[in-house]
Amino acid sequence: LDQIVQRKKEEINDSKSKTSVEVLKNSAFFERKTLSLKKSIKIKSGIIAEFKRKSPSKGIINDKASPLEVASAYENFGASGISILTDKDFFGGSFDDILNIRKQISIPILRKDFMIDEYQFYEAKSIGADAVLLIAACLSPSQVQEFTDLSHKLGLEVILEIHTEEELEHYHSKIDMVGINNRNLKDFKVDLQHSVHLKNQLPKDALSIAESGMYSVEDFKYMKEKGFDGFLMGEYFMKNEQPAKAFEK
Ligand code: IGP
Repeated sequence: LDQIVQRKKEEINDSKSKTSVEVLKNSAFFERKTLSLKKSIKIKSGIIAEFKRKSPSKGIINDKASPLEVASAYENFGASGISILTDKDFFGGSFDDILNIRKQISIPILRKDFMIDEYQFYEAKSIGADAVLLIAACLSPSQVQEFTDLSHKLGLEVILEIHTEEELEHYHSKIDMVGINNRNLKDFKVDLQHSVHLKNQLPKDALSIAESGMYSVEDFKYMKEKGFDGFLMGEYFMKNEQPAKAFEK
């Protein structure tokens, strides 16, 4: 994780030197009215289906699927939202993946990246995202507050991602959704029980999303039974040659 954040800082400095916030503000999607992921989770399946080519823990997952085909299929099968990784070096993602689907898709898009700088929130808005992920493991509680306020100013919703008991301290009442990562980002171990335990310590009215490592319909049902409102799943879909096929089950 430290390595990813280090690389991310360089990447952001590079982007800033090429494109100013003022330029981002003039982009086509900047004035767009965003969609509410929170609402969509409540009224649809709750599943946020992810488009992911590769990851540090799994290597290549699927490098053939087209973002547009996969995203339309996810939408048709009743996904509440689509998560698109925009990190290039570690996850093989890009801004184009979001830009290419935005006009064709009418469910909310989560820009999934390591958000550590204000600049990235303007970027997210300019490419047509509706929500962003704030990973507690790479932010201080005050940064979480500051970035939540900025996101809301831009019309973006936030998911706060936590994995440990200490990270519960990053929670505050303006957070839209809390994602509990079943996978430890430091050693990649998956533990659904651990997430259920953490969820029970959240305020009752917090909208909770179980994230990662759900590899079967049983895993999904189990987390639903335990009271999670949303389910962020990537590999389960992406490792299928036709990712949306996994929805049929
Ligand atoms: C999806 P999976 O195990 O279903 O492919 O996981 C998603 O939860 C995972 O990609 C993820 C992630 C993250 C990736 C969750 N939080 C933070 C990068 C950074």
